[in-house]
Formats: sequence, structure tokens, C-alpha cells
Amino acid sequence: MIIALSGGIGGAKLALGLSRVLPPEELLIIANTGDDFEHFGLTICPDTDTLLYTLAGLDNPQLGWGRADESWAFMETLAALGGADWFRLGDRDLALHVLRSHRLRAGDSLSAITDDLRQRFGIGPRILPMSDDPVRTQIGTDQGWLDFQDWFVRLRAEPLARAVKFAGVEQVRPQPVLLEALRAKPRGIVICPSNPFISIEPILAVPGLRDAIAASGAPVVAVSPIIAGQAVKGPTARMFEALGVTPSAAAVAARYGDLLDGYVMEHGDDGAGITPRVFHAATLMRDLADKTALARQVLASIEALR
Ligand code: FO1
Repeated sequence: MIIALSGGIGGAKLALGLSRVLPPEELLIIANTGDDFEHFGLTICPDTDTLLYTLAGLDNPQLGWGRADESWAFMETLAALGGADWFRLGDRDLALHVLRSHRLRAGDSLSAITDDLRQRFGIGPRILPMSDDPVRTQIGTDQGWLDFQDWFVRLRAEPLARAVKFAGVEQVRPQPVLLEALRAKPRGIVICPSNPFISIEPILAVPGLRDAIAASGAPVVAVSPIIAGQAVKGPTARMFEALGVTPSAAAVAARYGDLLDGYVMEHGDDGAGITPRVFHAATLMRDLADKTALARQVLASIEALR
């Protein structure tokens, strides 16, 4: 079993690549839920939904979130009625949020709902939240603590992110299937190229998870989300600067500390000072061939570390 830890866009691309090169029962994808939030009474799970849509081939490559073949009648009407329209919900995407929110209120677990959606979308590998209990990432700025989506979307990540916290994470339990997979001697653990601060560290902060990863005996390989000092997408590079760290592939490796056995980074990026074993690869994923090629490289690095 390969266990992949993923946030949104970048992570989902590698998860798609892995799903193309592994038998479905050999891949377990764990989604960050720190970005989740309540909006108009709906529980929105952006990283989970990016993974579902990406693996279902329904993603919207222009936006990097939501789904393709979308219409916006709901948003147009909402705005006309004076509703807040800073967080855009497409009509098809909205159906998923309404159904999930209804089932959560009926007492279904986030895992059960996510797994039903995964099967409904015809996706082979399992996609599960890091926990069924709520974690809410908050960003510390000069304007005080902001909920993640408020900061990232409504304020367009403009206020400098000086600190990040994962509200509630101390009380949550790891997803049980994940713990079971970690105990069953998995082949390897992949940290996908998502933002370390807001997409991967919330997962690693779930109590017991870092220990379970270490105890699994499986090689842990991360893929750098930064190429030549620039984040491929999203606010990663700026967050490093705001936290006083020069953005680089090496800085990301250092963030993960002694968790890593291997680190996959772009050809030509400087591996000096990186303690895990470095593997160079083409880490910019523009098309499906890039994603599957990188997935193969990651699996090869895991085999080299076993
Ligand atoms: N990101 C935006 O920048 N603007 C949006 O209006 C927006 C809507 C949206 C709706 C559903 C969804 O699942 C994601 C959405 N996102 C939007 C992206 C989301 O804020 C980010 O993808 C993650 O939270 C960061 O990885």
C-alpha cells in the first residue's frame, strides 16, 4: 500500500499520477481538512473536493478548484439577492456541498460521505479525510487571526501570514483506516507537492500520526512544491518569506525535519544541506504524462529506500 498525503491543486496532480500507475487497492489518498469551512450553512471541503474532481477527471484546470462544465446561476442569483459572493460555488459543485452537509447533519461521518462520493465518481483508490473530527486552519496576520478561506479567498492572501494554527487539531482522532494502513507495513508514504504550512502540516499535526508514520517502517518521500525558489502555485513562496525563511526546495525539506527518508526535487535545484536522500526529477506537472512520470519516479525512490 502506498499512502499519499495531499492538499489541493499540486498534491492532487501527483495523486492522479499515482492512481494511473498503481492498482486501486494499493493506493490510499489522505486529504487535508484544515481548509474546510462552513459557508451559508454548507460544509465545504476544498482539498477533498479537488482530489475527488481531479481523480474523476472532472476538475477545472483553469481555476484549479471546483469542477469543469460548470454553470453559475446560483452565484448570479445569490449576488442579485445581496448574498456574499466572494466564495464562488458553481451549480454542479453546489449539489455536492448540499448533499454532504445534509448527510453530516444526519450524523454520517465525513469519511463515509467522502467514500460514497469517491465510488459515485468511479474513482478506484480510496480518498479519505485525515480525520472525521473538524480541524480549522487559521492564519495569524496584522489583522489578527483569520479563518483560512477568509484570508486565502476573500482577502486574496494579501495580509502577510505571520503564523498558522490548526484550531481543534489537538482534540481530533486520526482517520481509523489510515492508522490501520500505517500499522499494516505500507510500502511507502508520499508527501505530495502541496503547501507544507497549510496543506501538509495540518495532516501531520493530527495526534498520533507522526508517530504512526515513524512506526510504520515505511520510507517517507516528499516531493518539493517549490521549483527554483518559486512555488508552482498558491502562496507557498510568500508564506516562507513572511515566516522569515527563504523559499527553496531545501527549506521545505527542512520544514519536514527528520520525518523524511527521501526528497524529490527539480533537476538543477540545490540539494545542499538536505538530510534525506535527494532524488532529482521533472516536478512541474503540466499534463497527464508529466504526472504519471513523476509518480513513477516517486515510486522508484521509495524502492531505492526500502
Ligand atoms: N478559491 C478561490 O480563490 N476563489 C473561489 O471562489 C473558490 C471557490 C471554491 C469553491 C469550492 C472549492 O472546493 C474550492 C474553492 N476555492 C476557491 C479554492 C479553495 O479556496 C482552495 O483550493 C483551497 O482551500 C486551498 O488549497
